[in-house]
Amino acid sequence: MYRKLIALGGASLLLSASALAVHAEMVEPTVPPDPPKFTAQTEPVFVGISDIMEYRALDEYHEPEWVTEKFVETGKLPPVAERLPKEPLVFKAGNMPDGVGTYGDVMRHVIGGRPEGWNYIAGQSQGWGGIDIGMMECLTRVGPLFTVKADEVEPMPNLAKSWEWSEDGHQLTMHLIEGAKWSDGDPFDAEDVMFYWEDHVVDPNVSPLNGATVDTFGGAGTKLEALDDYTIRWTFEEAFPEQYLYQMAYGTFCPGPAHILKPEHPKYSDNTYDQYKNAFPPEFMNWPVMGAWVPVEHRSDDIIVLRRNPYYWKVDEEGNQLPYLDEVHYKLSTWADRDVQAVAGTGDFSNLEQPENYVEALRKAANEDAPARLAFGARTIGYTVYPNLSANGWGSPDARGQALRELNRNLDFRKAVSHALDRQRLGEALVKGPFTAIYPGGLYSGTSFYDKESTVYYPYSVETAQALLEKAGLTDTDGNGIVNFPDDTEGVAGEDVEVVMLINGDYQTDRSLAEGIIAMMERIGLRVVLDIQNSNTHDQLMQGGKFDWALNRNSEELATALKFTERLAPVGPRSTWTRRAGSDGTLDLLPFEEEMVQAVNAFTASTDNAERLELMKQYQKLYTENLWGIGVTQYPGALIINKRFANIPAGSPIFMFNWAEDNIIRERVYVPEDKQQDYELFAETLPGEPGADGPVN
Ligand code: BQZ
Repeated sequence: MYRKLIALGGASLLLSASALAVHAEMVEPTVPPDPPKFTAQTEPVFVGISDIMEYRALDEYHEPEWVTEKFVETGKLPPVAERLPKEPLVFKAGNMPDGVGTYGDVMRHVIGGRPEGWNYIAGQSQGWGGIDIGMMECLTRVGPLFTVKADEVEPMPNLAKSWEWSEDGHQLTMHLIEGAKWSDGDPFDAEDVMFYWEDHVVDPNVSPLNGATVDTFGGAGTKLEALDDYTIRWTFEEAFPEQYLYQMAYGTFCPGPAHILKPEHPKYSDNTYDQYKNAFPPEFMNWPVMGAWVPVEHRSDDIIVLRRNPYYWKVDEEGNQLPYLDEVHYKLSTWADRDVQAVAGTGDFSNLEQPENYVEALRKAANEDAPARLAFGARTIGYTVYPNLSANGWGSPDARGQALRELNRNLDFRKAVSHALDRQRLGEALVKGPFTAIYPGGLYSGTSFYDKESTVYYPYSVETAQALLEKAGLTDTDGNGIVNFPDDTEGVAGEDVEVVMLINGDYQTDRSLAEGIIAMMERIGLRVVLDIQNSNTHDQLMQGGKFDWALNRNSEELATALKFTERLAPVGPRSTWTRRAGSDGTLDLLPFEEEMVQAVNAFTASTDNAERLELMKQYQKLYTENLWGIGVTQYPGALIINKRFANIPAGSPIFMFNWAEDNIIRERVYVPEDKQQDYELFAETLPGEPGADGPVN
């Protein structure tokens, strides 16, 4: 979907004013104003990781009765004990808000994305909204870390159940869970891990979904090898880079089923990389997973239905094989509809993340008999305008694009854009009240590594912005209200300065903010044109450098600094999504970017908390003073969950180390028997053979 929107108005009048601006009072940068007070509604219960889970063999194991009767006793399935690993992952009852659960019922998700196919590790999306999070399991896990005591925060074991560093800290040996199986019964082992690493992360022709590259794990110098079926060993250039354990969690180290994918990979077949990526379309049912649920039905533009994984390798302390929920639905709709259906009770879950829907959702949820409860978390949702700073060919820009990137590299130009943003008004245009906060960019206020004194904010001032545009050599030479490229600009001399801003059209919030930004930029004489794309195309264009500016809802690194740390600065040619190497494979970094890279690399290599705090102060100052990204707004989201669900952890943010679909540990969420509803579409069935139609009973 590609549409251009051009907004033109009375800027010409304003321009003569700009002549005056140079002489007007230039507004100086300050520290950001304190965000409006907004208390998260529920606080997490802080615990240690060992209070949440362990790996242990139990004396006995259980499963839903209908599985025993219809599948085990009929010989279609081996007994549960044989389907589980030697030492399953055991969730401790003490950490379950409502204790050991009961089997049955469905969680009905609504999502705005659409499945491209099942080949996640080759870059296909399943539609977001928790579908991939529920199907993919990764070496480590970080979503539930919001509930872990600050001094014990470190990635949780998952498919990698334990690890140890070599004396010099350059090698990390990890022990995979032994005897776990894919949902079709095929063994999970080091072959799956090495296939992901060698033929996806290291292979430059493949870009897994969520964009893992070797830069995610320290660059080309990082090595990974299998010592045996259940032992892998990393070798890093840095000593003790514990940071990378966070990148071994969701979305960047989640192996796919090698026994299904390898035969289709170009290295082992005649397929092209495109044929490999598209080898398993959404119609391919019973796709093998390590996650709790397996896709068994897909009705295009309607719904994806998943059934419990009979080989799932996690249990509760009484030996009940998880998950408790037998079925999960993903209705294919819009993100806005997800909120509507959750508060109405026709859907069961939503990350309320679009402020336009807050007032209505709050009003509905306030009713005594409202079907869902709604709880706000901390301000971890934020939007930033990323100017494309690459002038050496990334995204192969045309003459206008190249001229724009040269401008983007001019600090006065970036300052002008920042001063022209009335962030207060942009936030209030989304929702009135104490939700949105002025966000200059960089790490979010309210996060553990944030330091206000190290944060530089360029306050709203049209005059200052116009004066800075002039200082950057831009004036309106043809009097049409839009400034023009200087006469010596190759290919576009004298033309209006037109900026193409890439946005994700699947979210009303992105559109609303973009409209506001267009008007505010026009006010100072910049014409902004929107490139509106759906989620998947948006992400691909951004990672391909096909933008002048990208308005982006930020990912986890700015909320935690710990997750996706490599995205904080271009530490490698492909480590970030908004700043990648040019056509010659090099990064044409500006001096302040070099310093940002040094700060982030030192942060990754340091295990000293005081030193890491200091390094993030340096990072924040460099980022916000030089406007590596131009922050727009920051606000809290709210988790909406149907009241019939139990074991929902208190204080779960919709977004921090991961999205709530991971944070709440869905595999141990259950519905008490007396509250269970009859929403199952394929009751008492299990996934069939990979590629076969539908579930079996
Ligand atoms: C949450 C999330 C779970 C991706 C996606 C989507 C993609 C981005 C981002 C969010 C959706 C929901 O976000 O908005 O609430 O359910 O899926 O994965 O925006 O386009 O690429 O990073 O997570």
